[in-house]
Amino acid sequence: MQIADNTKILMFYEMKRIRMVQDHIESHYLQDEMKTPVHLCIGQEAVAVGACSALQKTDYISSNHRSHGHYLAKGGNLNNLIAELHCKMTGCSKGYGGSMHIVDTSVGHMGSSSIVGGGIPIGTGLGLAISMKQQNSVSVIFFGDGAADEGVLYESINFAILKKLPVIYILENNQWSVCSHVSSRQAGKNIFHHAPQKLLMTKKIDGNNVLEVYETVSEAVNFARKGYGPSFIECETYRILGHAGCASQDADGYRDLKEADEWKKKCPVNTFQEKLIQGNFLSIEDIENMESRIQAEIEDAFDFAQKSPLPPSHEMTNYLFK
Ligand SMILES: Cc1ncc(C[n+]2csc(CCOP(=O)(O)OP(=O)(O)O)c2C)c(N)n1
Repeated sequence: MQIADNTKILMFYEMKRIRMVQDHIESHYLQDEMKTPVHLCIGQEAVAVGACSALQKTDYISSNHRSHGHYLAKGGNLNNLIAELHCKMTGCSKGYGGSMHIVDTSVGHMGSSSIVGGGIPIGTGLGLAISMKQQNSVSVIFFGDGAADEGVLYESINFAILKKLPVIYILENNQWSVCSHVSSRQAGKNIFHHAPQKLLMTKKIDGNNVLEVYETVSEAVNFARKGYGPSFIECETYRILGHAGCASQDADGYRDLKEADEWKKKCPVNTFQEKLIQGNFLSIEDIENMESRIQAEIEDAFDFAQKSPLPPSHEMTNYLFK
């Protein structure tokens, strides 16, 4: 697949932006102004950006507790994301959701769920709605290897195959579910073998290679738009930091830190940056300019969040299903 130079540069910019936003959250987290647990996606940027770059605004995504990257890659507003982490009224979930319950239907981000596996039936239901309304959209679901342990995945995939739904199941295999390694939970090395391969399009790919993610998801999107049904893509990647919070709160002792060091060498942002410099797509100066632009945007977003009001208590039940 031929990928235009400006698409590559744009994808790099998005990845860099997500990384810098995560780094900023990480380094400010202990100030306790962000009143929410955070699950950072440092090391997993290529999955979010590669997949969302293959989508239109009218396509849907649903996601999980580790959702900052998915939200930004789908076109979510940075000010609204950071305000949500501060539980302010200007947040994308009006300050009621926090980091794990991000939603912005205006860009097709249909919500993230803190229930592991919770987004899977929601995204499958979105596929059913698309199909019943005869729309041309697709529904992409991001979930982790821990969620792949949940029975709801197999029920959902079965239903999507049966109804030929335009759903793309994107498994971010970052190797760990809190402190359980995938090998202690899964029989065999390939979770993707659990998907019935004769019945749906399945791929296992390098989730740290944004171009590979983009190409594979583009293929799955074409497949779905033609009415051929769902697909299942396992992206191998790694969660560089701990499960939740910031680096100094990481519980150690459950994983060999050499493992994280090895994956840091395969950092999706740095490896892509090197490729773009070597291919003369970008210069060091271009990258520095990008970084200062992003840094200014991040500082504005934190300022916006800090100055925003908290939700008033009389509105506490406004957004509940009654
Ligand atoms: C149904 C359910 N079981 C357990 C939990 C506690 N929990 C929160 S995140 C998590 C790990 C999820 O792992 P994975 O799906 O691989 O995503 P990752 O955190 O690795 O991105 C668990 C077990 C939960 N929130 N919901």
